[in-house]
Amino acid sequence: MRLVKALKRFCLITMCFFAAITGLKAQDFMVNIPNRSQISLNGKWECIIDPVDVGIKKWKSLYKDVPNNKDHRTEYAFISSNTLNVPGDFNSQRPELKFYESTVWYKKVINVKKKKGKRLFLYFDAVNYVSDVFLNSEKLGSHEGGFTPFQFEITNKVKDGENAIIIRVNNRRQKEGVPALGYDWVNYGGITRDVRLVETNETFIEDYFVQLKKGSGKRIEGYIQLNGSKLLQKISIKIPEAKINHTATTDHKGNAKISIDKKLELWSPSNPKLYRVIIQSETDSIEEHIGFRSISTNGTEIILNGQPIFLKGVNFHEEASERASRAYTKEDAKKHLNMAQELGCNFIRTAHYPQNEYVVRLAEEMGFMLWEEIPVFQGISFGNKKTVTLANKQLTEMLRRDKNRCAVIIWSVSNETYPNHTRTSVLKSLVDSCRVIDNTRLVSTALNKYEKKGNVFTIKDDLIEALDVIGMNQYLGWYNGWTVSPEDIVWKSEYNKPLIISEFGAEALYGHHGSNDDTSSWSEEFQETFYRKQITMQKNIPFLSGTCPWTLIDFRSPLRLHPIYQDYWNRKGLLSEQGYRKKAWYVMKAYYDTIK
Ligand code: GCB
Repeated sequence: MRLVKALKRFCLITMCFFAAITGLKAQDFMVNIPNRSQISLNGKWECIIDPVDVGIKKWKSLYKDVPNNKDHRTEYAFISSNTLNVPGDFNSQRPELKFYESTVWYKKVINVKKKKGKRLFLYFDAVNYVSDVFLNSEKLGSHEGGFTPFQFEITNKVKDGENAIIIRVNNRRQKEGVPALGYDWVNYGGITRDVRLVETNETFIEDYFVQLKKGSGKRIEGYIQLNGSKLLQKISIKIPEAKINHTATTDHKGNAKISIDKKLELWSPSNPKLYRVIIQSETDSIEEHIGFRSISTNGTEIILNGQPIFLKGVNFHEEASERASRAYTKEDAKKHLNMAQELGCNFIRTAHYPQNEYVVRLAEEMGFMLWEEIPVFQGISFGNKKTVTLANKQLTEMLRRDKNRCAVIIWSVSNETYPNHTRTSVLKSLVDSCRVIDNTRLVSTALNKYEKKGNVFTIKDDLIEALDVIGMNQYLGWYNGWTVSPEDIVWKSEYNKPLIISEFGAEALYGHHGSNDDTSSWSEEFQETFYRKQITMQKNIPFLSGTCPWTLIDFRSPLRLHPIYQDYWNRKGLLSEQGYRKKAWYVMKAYYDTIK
């Protein structure tokens, strides 16, 4: 008995220590979603639009229903006729909220029947940007960051019968936030992804990592982590199709390392093979589809399963452009991915933040390799401790969610940051954190600075030493025109590493036509010519291993104010917001078709 108590204390101390060093609260440990018993909390939520945060002082009474008398004098209350859809950004649901960046309160009443020996978690796939979560009159906690999941355990807080879940969501930009103040997309606020109530047994499988060891085509390495009071258990990993039935025992921290040697059919864009994997402990069981592949570099080449591969990429935002809102359904994901497939892509950069799990899982099934990035975007306060902790936290949350997705081949720690000592040391520390959690993938970042001398453009940045792959955004031919003819440009790199052009693009309004020369900007012909010139230039880069047009489809942005051609749309899409192909689409498609 004393031993059990001592063990429990030890575990608690270890958990607190872990929490202290990573900046995560204990409740941030995640229940893995696949095949868990869960109730969707999607649907209509009552709401209060609160531009000046009156509710901050009132939340303690918010869970109560207002008197059933329309003459009551409670000014601040939820009423059932005022609702917003969840998931969904609030900006696109009401015209008056189009560019709203402040607070909205949400409420949903759930009916709970408590079960002995079961634990309950309130799980949010993402809420943008800060959320304060309450259960009845109690605050459960807060979360900052708009694109990663978080949860609260409510096992001992929930009561039998009706319970009110209340959330204050605020999407105001913050100088010390991640992202910070300025970015070229709509700051869609609200409960933007699915919400669920997840049930687990008292001790459950909290985490697992089941991927091929770095550099190996046949050794699975990883771990299984339990959470609860029965941490010493027998566990197993079964992959029936590959005749794997591996058993192990967890240690007193609930952790079991795994190592399995087996020749497997490898995942690749041309054969996106996924295996049914069953992870079992004495008290829990999880089923997943997992793929196995190896990814590495050799000099300036990217190597997938032992063979060099060129990344035929494209960028897109998590936006359903045709209805001008955040994208959040499986159908939305399918739409984007079908478009990318039609373009001939095998690679997607999910700009500029982790997109919803539908995108990632479907991309994996369809055979796309992925670059996933945290929103460390221009203008980040690298000198600020809170910002750095937040960036680290978002990175941890992204890796925790997607580290078993073999489609993800590159983690990116930032986009277009200005090189200086503080920035470089912070980004290097993010790269290190990445490798500690997952050393099987490549790490990159999207840079946008290079040295120009005449026609020679040299890539040079102290950060690159720490990276596996160089990402370079360049807008030659658009923002400052072609200062040197594309065919004369010589790109040089001081590093023997692969380069991906992570962004390039020019704007065109679908249906607007002009001549083929550079004076008729905004026309489809201008963009078409621009793409031809970019491809000519890119073909001359001997260390180029991939490219990613910016972007697949026009997207909304409050920064894009050209009254005729933009009207709050970034028009660099190869497709219009309704999905119509611009002329440049065919140029890119033809180029990709030539690369086998
Ligand atoms: C960039 C940014 C991207 C913008 C794009 C543009 O470099 O990374 O977020 O949307 O340029 O259109 O200028």
